[in-house]
Amino acid sequence: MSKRDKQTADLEFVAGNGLIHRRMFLTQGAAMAGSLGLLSATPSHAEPLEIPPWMKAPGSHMSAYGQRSRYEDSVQRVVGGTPGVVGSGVSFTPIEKLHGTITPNSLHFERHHSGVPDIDPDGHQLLLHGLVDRPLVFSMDALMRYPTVTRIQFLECSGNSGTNLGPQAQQAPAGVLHGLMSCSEWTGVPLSILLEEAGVRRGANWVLAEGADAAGMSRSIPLEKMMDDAIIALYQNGERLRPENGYPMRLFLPGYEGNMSVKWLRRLKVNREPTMTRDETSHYTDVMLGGKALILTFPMGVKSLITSPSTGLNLTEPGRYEITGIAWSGAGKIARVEVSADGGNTWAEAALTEPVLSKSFTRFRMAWQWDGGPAVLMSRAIDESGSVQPTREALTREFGERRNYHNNGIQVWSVAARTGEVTNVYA
Ligand SMILES: Nc1nc2c(c(=O)[nH]1)N[C@H]1C(S)=C(S)[C@@H](COP(=O)(O)O)O[C@H]1N2
Ligand SMILES: [Mo]
Repeated sequence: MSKRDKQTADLEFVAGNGLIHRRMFLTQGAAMAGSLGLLSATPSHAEPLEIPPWMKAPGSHMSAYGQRSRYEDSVQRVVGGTPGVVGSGVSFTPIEKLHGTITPNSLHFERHHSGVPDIDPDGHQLLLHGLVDRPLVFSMDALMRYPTVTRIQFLECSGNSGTNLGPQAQQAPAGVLHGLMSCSEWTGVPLSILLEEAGVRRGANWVLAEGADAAGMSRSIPLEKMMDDAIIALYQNGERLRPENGYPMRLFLPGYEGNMSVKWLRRLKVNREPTMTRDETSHYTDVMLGGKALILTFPMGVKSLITSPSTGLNLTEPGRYEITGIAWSGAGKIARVEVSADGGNTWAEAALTEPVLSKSFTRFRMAWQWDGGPAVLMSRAIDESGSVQPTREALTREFGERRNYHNNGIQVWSVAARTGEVTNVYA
């Protein structure tokens, strides 16, 4: 038996078509991954390396604001517009080119209904009024003096993965199919503090939030959510929000559909009822079977996605690979992620990268022996509330074909025999 065959014989296969037990990542970790042949360094005879040009003279000077390496310039958001609507469109986070769980600010997805306003923080104010004892106006300086909380949480547009609701599976990078989502460390002032200061009156149940963009985008938020974990976000991954993500302040509602996290926040009005704004009636509602519409659907469902392999990240040769991706849920923590390499006939539990946080991205990993044959890769997330990520077919049966939002269906990647080409398929 060759060394390689011996190693294959030692692998602990746990599900069909080559999935290997996650113990490989959990116990001896990297050392074991090495011995299993997941690593692919070139054998060396220990000859000295050549001196490269960049070691022969000092490098460039310090810089006041950092840039990534020019060799990474191809990692970009993919920008798309809405034809005929000035300032409206999206840009997608290239999730298949990122790792870990934090989205760099420059690559955070964007969704604007009327462009990015250029707001001078000294000219910006936030009004809190409606069913309160004391209406309040906050200048930027005033708001900055309140206590803050910091949490790592995802933001996902409810239109994310909408392409996969269409009749035919489209071929596009994972980021274009599913990149209307990102995860950041958000720091901001809890809404509960401001609402308590204003004194919410009896009978109040909802809060209208309005943005300072030309769209004046506005949504109604249950008072309960505002008193629970809603914040006015001021910082994103340690620095002040980017203009495209709501500078100088945005509402941030952990786990809720992205649209409700109103950017460039200027007004909060405490109400008895939801306002039924344009953005919550004509948009962000789903036409169901039988023609009724589902509206005011807030938490994002439990979801996961294999980011590698995925469209464009083809396999090169038979051998061992790491299948990796992200899982998240608007209901809390991810409890488990399962992976299948045989189109859902058999499943194995993936390793989760710590820390596993509530309403945040969780990275999962699975070791896989690809034998060069056809494979159908899927991931399925289960959250701490016990919710299981559904298949696309189950969602279609439940909600019909006319939905535009809230697609948390399982993504299926087909790996072609021999060529290793990865395509998006509906199983
Ligand atoms: N004022 C305002 N807030 C807004 C929007 C907008 O166009 N205007 N877009 C919403 C939508 S649909 C989403 S998904 C998120 C996107 O946030 P991001 O651009 O920071 O990723 O912001 C929401 N808040
Ligand atoms: Mo959105």
